[in-house]
Amino acid sequence: MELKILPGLEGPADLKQLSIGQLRDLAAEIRYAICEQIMKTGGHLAPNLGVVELTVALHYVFDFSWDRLLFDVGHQCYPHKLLTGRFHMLPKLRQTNGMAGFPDPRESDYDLFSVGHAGTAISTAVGMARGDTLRGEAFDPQKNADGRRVVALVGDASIVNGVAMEGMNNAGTLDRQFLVVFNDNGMSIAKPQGALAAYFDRIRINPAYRKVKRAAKDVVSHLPGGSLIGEMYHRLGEMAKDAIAEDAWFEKFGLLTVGPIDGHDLPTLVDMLLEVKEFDRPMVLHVHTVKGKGYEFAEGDATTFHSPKPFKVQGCKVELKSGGRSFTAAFADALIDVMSRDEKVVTCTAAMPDGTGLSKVMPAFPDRSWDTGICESHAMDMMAGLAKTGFKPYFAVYSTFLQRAFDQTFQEVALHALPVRLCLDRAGLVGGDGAIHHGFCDISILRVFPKSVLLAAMDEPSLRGGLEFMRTYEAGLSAIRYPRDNVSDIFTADGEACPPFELGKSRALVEHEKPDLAILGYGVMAISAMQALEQLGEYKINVYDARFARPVDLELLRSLIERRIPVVTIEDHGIEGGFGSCVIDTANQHGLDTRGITRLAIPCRWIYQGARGDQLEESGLDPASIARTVREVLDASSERVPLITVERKTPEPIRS
Ligand SMILES: Cc1ncc(C[n+]2csc(CCOP(=O)(O)OP(=O)(O)O)c2C)c(N)n1
Repeated sequence: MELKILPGLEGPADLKQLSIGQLRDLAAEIRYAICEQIMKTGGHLAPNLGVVELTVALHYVFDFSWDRLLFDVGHQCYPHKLLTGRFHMLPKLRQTNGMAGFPDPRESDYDLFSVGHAGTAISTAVGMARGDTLRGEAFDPQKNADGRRVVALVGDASIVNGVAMEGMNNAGTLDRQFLVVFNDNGMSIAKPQGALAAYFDRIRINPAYRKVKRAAKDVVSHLPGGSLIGEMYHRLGEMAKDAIAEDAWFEKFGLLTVGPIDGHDLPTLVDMLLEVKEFDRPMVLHVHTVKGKGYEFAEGDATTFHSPKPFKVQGCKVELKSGGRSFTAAFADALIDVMSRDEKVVTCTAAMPDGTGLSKVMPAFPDRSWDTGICESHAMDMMAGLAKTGFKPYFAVYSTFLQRAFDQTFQEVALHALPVRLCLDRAGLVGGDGAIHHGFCDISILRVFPKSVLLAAMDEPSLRGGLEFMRTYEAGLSAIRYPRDNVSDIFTADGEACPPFELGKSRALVEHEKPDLAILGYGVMAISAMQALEQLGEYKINVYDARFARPVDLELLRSLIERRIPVVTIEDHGIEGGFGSCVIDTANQHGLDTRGITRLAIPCRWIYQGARGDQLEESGLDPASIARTVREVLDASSERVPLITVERKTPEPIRS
């Protein structure tokens, strides 16, 4: 397809010069450009294809250089980026120094928040609406017709997230224009879960709804400039009331609801948005879209094409780039094994059955596994409840989304020493999703809880060993982390057995009696340390798979420090409060000299999108950088004064 409009489009102002026919052509070009790009680099496909017309219409009607547009999750922002002067960045989608896959204010003033977690758009929009009102800049049809309007775009799976509901509850109290565009495509990544999802399904197939949809179209085409909302309510009579009564859920929040309208019908969208734009109270425009619209593979399988890896189309078949055995796949098989051996084990995911591997586990144990929808806080509490009734819950969650359930982890789980098991996928640097999705702080946030036990898996056997250890650990919370990566086979290729996990004990991978230095690798970083060793042949270096960040292997640590052996800790986690900090704190608590400990970790600054390998390099965590640091430590320690063991004395009582 030849792109005729998109490449020359400098911004939304140009869009406003186009006819409706040209807008349709533009929508087709956007779809084509997105498909072509995602085939090469991967990225969010189906969510973006579903909102092409909706985004075109929003930019056509509003002026988001002044008005506010907030995306929920933000994975559906590609058309918005293309319409706001970033077509030239598309070839570097999700790459280092390229275009982020989520809204990013560093790229454009049109992106208000850097987001990637669900549920936030309505609340941040309420805040901006209140701020604009306080500044006297808010739109008001009588007093400030040129004022700023606020629009939040939210999907049907995200709107049931607790934060979104809290936002709506508050939005309903606003005394000003406030528009929630409800993008209802009947899908999350997988099928959306919960009673509200069933309700949305019901109204989508309600005949009254369909009649209203047709009638709304009719009203729009016959009454340009008329009050469409008024018509929806007054002219359509009983039929409208029926449908609106069924669709009245939002109204309970104080949000007037219009629609549902067809989210791919540009004239209807434009007319309806022109109408709701002038409305001066909080409201919802219910828009029905098709996820993956316009690309048959994505329409047919919106889950696989939610965010595919690069792929090729061969005739009528799609070939997704295959990528070896992932930790996620290894986890699914390991959990199936644990669940088949212990009928007390139960599991859940918060809307990520495919991402966490539970889609393989759930059919095998339908009574002991749940998808709760996008609600990590609820899922954590549900796990607490299950633990309280004597079950052994394993919550499979991305490290980054665990952050959404911090307080529940504290109060409902840790405070009661409930043995909830957290299986933290995507722990560490995640690649193309960038800063909004790195699992950089799970150790920091979990280590504060008494009795919490923190583990990491370095390969598939150790993931199995860790899950089995957790099955029997009943004294409190436990968490195992593993990355968005493939499992290494360097310790499995020759059939080497993985010794069972023992609380607070590391595993020696390479051990010399009198080493020059010791590396404590946490999780997959133990494998990277092994790879670094290949460049350090002239030294005797011990490498340990640390296994536990909490409790740290004190016996090993003491032995290394007392023998004055420099220690380098390596982790794919933020340096503040991570594994290395646990090691230093443990040493300090036991009066051991910490000066010989060097920490290698993700630095305390944001690492943006790019390949995971590049991000590890940027953080100094690739094998070459590890080898370099080890050399530097060895050079420095040969010049350093001998390490001393500090005797910790009880302080003298203060005498007055
Ligand atoms: C807190 C949180 N949990 C999980 C996710 C992972 N996730 C990304 S998109 C998505 C589905 C969103 O569905 P919906 O809002 O309906 O938008 P759609 O993709 O259907 O357009 C999920 C679960 C997330 N982004 N944030």
